[in-house]
Amino acid sequence: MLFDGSVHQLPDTDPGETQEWLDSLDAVIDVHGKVRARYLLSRLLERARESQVSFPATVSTPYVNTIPREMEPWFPGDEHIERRIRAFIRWNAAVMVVRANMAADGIGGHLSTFASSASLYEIGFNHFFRGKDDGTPGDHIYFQGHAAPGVYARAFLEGRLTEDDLDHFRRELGRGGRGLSSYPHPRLMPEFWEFPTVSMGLGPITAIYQARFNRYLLNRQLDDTSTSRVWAYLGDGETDEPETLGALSLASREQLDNLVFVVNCNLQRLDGPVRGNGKIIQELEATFRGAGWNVIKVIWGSKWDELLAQDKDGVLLNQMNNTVDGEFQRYTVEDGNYARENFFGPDPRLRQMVAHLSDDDIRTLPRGGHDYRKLYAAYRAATQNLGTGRPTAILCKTVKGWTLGPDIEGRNATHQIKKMNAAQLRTLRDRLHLNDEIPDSALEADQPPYFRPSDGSIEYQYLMERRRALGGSVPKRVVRNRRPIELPDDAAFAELDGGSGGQSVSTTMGFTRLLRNLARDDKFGSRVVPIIPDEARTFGMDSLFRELKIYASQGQKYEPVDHDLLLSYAESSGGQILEEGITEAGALSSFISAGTAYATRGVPAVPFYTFYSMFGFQRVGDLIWQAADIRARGFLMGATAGRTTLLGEGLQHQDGHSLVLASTVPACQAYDPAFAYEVAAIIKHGLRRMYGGAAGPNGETDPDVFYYLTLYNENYAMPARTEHLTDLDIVQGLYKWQDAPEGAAHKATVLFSGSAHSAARAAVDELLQHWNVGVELWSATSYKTLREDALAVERWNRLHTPQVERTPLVAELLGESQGPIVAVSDFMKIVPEQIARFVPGRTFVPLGTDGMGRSDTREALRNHFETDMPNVVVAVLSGLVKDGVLPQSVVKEAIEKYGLDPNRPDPYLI
Ligand SMILES: Cc1ncc(C[n+]2csc(CCOP(=O)(O)OP(=O)(O)O)c2C)c(N)n1
Ligand SMILES: [Mg+2]
Repeated sequence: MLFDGSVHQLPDTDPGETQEWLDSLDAVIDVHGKVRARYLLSRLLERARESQVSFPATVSTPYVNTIPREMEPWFPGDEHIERRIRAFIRWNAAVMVVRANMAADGIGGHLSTFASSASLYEIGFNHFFRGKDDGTPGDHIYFQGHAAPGVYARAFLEGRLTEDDLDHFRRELGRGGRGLSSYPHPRLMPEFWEFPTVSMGLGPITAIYQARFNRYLLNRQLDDTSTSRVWAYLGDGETDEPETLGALSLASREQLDNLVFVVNCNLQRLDGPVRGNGKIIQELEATFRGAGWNVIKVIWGSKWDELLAQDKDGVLLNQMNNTVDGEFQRYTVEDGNYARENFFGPDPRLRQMVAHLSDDDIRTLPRGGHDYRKLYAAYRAATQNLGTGRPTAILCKTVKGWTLGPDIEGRNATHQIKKMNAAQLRTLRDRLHLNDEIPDSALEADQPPYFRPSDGSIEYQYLMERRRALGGSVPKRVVRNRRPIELPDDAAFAELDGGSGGQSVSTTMGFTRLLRNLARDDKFGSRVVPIIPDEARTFGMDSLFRELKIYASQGQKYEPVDHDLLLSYAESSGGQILEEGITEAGALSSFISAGTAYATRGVPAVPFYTFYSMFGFQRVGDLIWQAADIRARGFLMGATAGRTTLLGEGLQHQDGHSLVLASTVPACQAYDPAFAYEVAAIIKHGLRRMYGGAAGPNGETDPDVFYYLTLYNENYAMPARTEHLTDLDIVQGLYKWQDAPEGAAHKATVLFSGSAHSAARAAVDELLQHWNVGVELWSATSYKTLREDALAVERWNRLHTPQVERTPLVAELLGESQGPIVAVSDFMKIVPEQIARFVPGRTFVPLGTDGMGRSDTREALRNHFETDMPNVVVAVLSGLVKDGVLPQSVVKEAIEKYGLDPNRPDPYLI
């Protein structure tokens, strides 16, 4: 049934009755006004819903708390003690930022985010967040990045951090690198933080996919995740990010009632109001409800209940509904009389309602997000929501900078304020009633003091007891191998070592074969998590649908159109493949959840996320950076790689630069394999590094890495792996693939990567036959790895001034080769150039696909980007000319022979 006129297309079976209802409504509007009419309609809708009369969801409700006072549960805590604990935490959180900026001016930090959200967290800490001390993984909590000082301040109270720790907030390099990170970063504090959040939007989207991945683990019987809840704290400004709201419908579709968003609606972002002219809470309510979420608004504190109870005419409600956020912000910075005049004043009934309140009473009428009873009610409702299938969003109205005093509270500049003078600190101290704990004399010292109640104090006992009852302190990151992984049998990889026996196949096909082998492995198989964003057919991976099945929490309620085909679209609640649809951000979030299951759940899983390589690093690069921060392990498979190999798609699809971007991520192991056996060796070694204790090719011991492999869709005969070739040869980044033919007059060296091997190999024959040049061929699987080794060696030599200098691996390997070096790949020249500096004394000519792509045949594209056989030949000859081995005329001769146009425009510029 639809609104907006379409109701007139439905038959009216009793026009007389209809008219009576309409007349009644008109009468109510005339006599009691619109507010009353709205109220009656809301009640009717409510009754209709109760009576199972289906009706389109109404997406917004009045600007009041969702849970009315009479429905609030008993608050089981000790309000007084909890208020004291909060005051201590608030104080320490502010002082740590202030002290940090005294010690190092400009070091930053945030006062006002946590000041607005202290109660939102403390209700969680004291009553809801489950820890892991009982051996379970507990809840998964995404703390708002800028609220980190408050989380540290609580850890200090619990005795997990010392004063010295707090004094190293944002001083991460001091004390041997054991400072407190500016924001939640598992890379920097691997025993503390679990989930990075500070890049706005990434916390919320990864939280949604974490909640979904928990269900995946449960449905696949890999782990009992039923007792873990995902809590995501985010800012109202943060909801501007497409990532924050972009996956809301997934959460309701997947019935993630294990998920709670707590949105800190302080009505402000960095520069000013989030929606000065509107109401962010109402806007978010509509968005979340429209997406099928359970929304709980916590707008007004308890003191407002009395006023609302008197609001028989609906005038207060009307004022609440009609006041924009910019005006609400104003009320927080002005005195109570301003609100008396402007909020209550214009309507005599409203003015009368607050006549008994002083200006100060009015000014401090609290917002709901600072009222722990209201918050407790909301959190409890959210946790009791389990079983309804609906994720919950708790929208809490707060004041940015709450308690920090009139210079900071609600000011537009509040986000950036990092310093407080003595007077401001005194105001804060008074406001928090900490006069006994922080006497005036303590405030006269050079630095404001921290305060930690003694172990015997009632507050300490209380807060520790609460955490003990809930399973221990949070946040805490532990890697507990609850269900260890067993690495696959070598046989799974061996198939690719034999080559394709002359058959033309692509590395993508080789990988798909390998993925199937891995998934079939008796012990390891169930831990494989194939992730695809609606592109399996493009990659020829649809063959896996039937065998591994697509994960669908509700199974398959229909018979697919292709049910009688071998490759039918098979969905199942026990399915293994995460077919994410067209969302690279969502798929990367799944990659992160699966790739961190070893820590989050103690149940290692190995994601293989296969995507259009163009839509990887450049589309969701920040999430890839996040994967590095969170210490995700797994494989990113950049399919349809190359700027000329993916013929026909053009500028927006042909990727010649993801390897450049991959080089910017330290934890990323980037490879550009040419052959199926190389793919197998890299993945085999990667698994050993991540889960088998093996060192990296340069001796690195960090297992928290992920791999990026390019995959191509060009078919060619896959050569067999030669016997003497070790896995290390392949993963170290470069190995000799073929000796130079005997008997040629001149020598040269060609390095190839990925699909460029064909041009390189053709050039070898051509150079021998027509130019008397014997070329040796090397397969360069990873310039990034070679460069990282070379930089480390260069640094070591610089800092140690050794008698015998170490030699970078690439220099050592190529030291055996002869003549100029030409490096060709289907990526930008800067990719092979990463090693140019480390082969001194050698002419180095990179060939690559710099410039914007376009659609044509592979031959035409390789000719366009000057990476085809003739261009490799010319590059080798020009290198020999440069080395003084051949006369200049040779190059001209070759250009003529191959019909190249030396005056054509540079492909980079067109
Ligand atoms: C992707 C990204 N863009 C910009 C920023 C810079 N930034 C940090 S906090 C902030 C404002 C946050 O406002 P809100 O989400 O409302 O949080 P509040 O502090 O008000 O709770 C901005 C823009 C960021 N951290 N991440
Ligand atoms: Mg905000």
